[in-house]
Amino acid sequence: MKITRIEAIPFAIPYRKPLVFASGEVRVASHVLVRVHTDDGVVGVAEAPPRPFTYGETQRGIVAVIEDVFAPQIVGLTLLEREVAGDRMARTIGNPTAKCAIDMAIWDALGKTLDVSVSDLLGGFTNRMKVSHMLGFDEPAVMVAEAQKMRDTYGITTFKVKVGRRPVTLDTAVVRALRAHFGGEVELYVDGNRGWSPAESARAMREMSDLDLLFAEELCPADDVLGRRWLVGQTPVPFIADESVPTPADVTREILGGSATAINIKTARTGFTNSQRVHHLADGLGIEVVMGNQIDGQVGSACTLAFGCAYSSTSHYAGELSNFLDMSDDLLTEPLQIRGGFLHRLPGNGIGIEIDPDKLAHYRIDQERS
Ligand code: MUC
Ligand code: MG
Repeated sequence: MKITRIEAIPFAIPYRKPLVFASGEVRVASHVLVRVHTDDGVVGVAEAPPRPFTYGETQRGIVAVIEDVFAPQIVGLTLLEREVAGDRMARTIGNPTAKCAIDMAIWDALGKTLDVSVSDLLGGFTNRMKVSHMLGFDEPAVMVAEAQKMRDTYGITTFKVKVGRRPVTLDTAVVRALRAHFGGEVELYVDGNRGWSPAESARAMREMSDLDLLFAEELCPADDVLGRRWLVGQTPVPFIADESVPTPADVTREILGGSATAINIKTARTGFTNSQRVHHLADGLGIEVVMGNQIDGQVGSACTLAFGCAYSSTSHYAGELSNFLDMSDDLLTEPLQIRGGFLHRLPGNGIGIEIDPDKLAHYRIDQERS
């Protein structure tokens, strides 16, 4: 069970349909595949999707910090010393996505070593999650058509609508068009990625007050705690903290301070270990959680699925498990299949995924292609 090597492999897979939102856009999945090797020949895998506009991490930075800073501190530990690995990585501030890919790859290797699924190791609550799909910026008719396609093809009936453009009516018109088209047959919520001011957010929420929103997420700047508290105080739907809660300590501050009333758990940002802490904290505080997506590929989505299936509260609402549908390809031998609006837990040990060596050879950008 001893960790002998950690690899950080940069790869790039183009998007078929780019995702555009208030704080950035994604056209190519320039991610890092992390592999943790043990002396038993077991290999744990996970994916780090850098979001430079949110956390300041880049693909090259993630490779460098793993190779130069984290791997040397973790090689030699056993798979059971996850808290030691986390403690050592926590000495370095930031770099959430790099740390979390290592954390999840260690859990994957542990599950494979013990012949059990990570989802069972964590909590083993359910075998499936309902899927929510994110709709990036576009014209109302295009976004309605996209939602209809997702519903027809995959049975998805929950949509997170990206908002945060100016004037706010650009976005409220989209949500109105979706509600008019689908009536009560779909669940809708909005995510501003910090694009609006608190006052703009309040105005937009008033304009959408008849549209039966499930949640509102991170509508205004993450560091404007007082503005957000003012907004949350007048928002009748649960207000999800996302970018404002990168750590469990941030969750405590935001919830107790009244500037959020629900939490987005992203395994890309808090791994399995700190996502457990956020989950337990949310349970104790009596607030709801949604399993989010850091625009992960299929490897990252499988991690979200494994964690989401582990607990009651994380599988209660639809999880954001479908961003990979917009990618032109991926790395798994068995692609994830969304059917009837659900993703079922993967049958294998660990996270339950296998990396296709030919696909990795094709998409990795650190080696000459033969
Ligand atoms: C989301 O929920 O905000 C966009 C940026 C990011 O880090 O995650 C996505 C989705
Ligand atoms: Mg968000």
